[in-house]
Amino acid sequence: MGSRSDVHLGRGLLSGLIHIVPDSLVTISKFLSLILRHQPEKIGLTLDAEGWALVDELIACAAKHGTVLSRELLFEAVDKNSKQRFALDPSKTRIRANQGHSINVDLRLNPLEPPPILFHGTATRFVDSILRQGLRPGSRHHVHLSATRETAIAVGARHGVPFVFEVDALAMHRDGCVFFRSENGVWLTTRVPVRYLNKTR
Ligand code: HQG
Repeated sequence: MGSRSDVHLGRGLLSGLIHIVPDSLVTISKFLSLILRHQPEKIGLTLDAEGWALVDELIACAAKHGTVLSRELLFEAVDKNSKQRFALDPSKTRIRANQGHSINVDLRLNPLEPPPILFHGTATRFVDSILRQGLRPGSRHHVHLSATRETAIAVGARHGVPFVFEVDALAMHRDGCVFFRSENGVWLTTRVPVRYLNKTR
């Protein structure tokens, strides 16, 4: 097995042609996001109803499809992930993504009272559509909301020039809308109708 520094960053993931040890925790995070949120079948992996995969199975399936991950590297990628995107169970035998799924999993999050105001970061080019339709989850299960404006700006900047909506979470909650908070602090709700949105910039 090569060391982490002598392989090419990001190449070979899922290629199935050569075995590559990902040399960056970011590369591993992207790989895990793809497999644990969207396409486990890409490496022949099965998740349970709550989104968990067996660590040993993940490592074996990844290796079969060209991505060599040791347990140590995997655990380091989970531990050091900037957004704490992944969780291990206490026995460290299972792993899952904390949020962001497009595949059908039930994370068994408990409904929670949100703070009065939450934020949604998007890009300026989506603003008109959002003002017509409200916030929709798109390919994901939920609309993702941030606890702070700063986080929302960073989320929006992934899509282009950032734009932040304030969400009247207090009123939504009062009106019966259900909120969850993922393990890593992202607020989730099914949709946000236009009447709860305020343009902030
Ligand atoms: C937009 C990252 C037009 C929405 C982040 C967003 C987050 C609409 C885009 C997590 C719309 C969907 C999720 C409407 C919503 N018309 N556009 N009616 N309603 N949109 O990536 O919230 O790094 O699926 O504003 O930190 O950007 O992956 O959602 O711009 O927590 O861990 O449609 O992804 O986390 O984009 O990001 P996304 P998001 P990770």
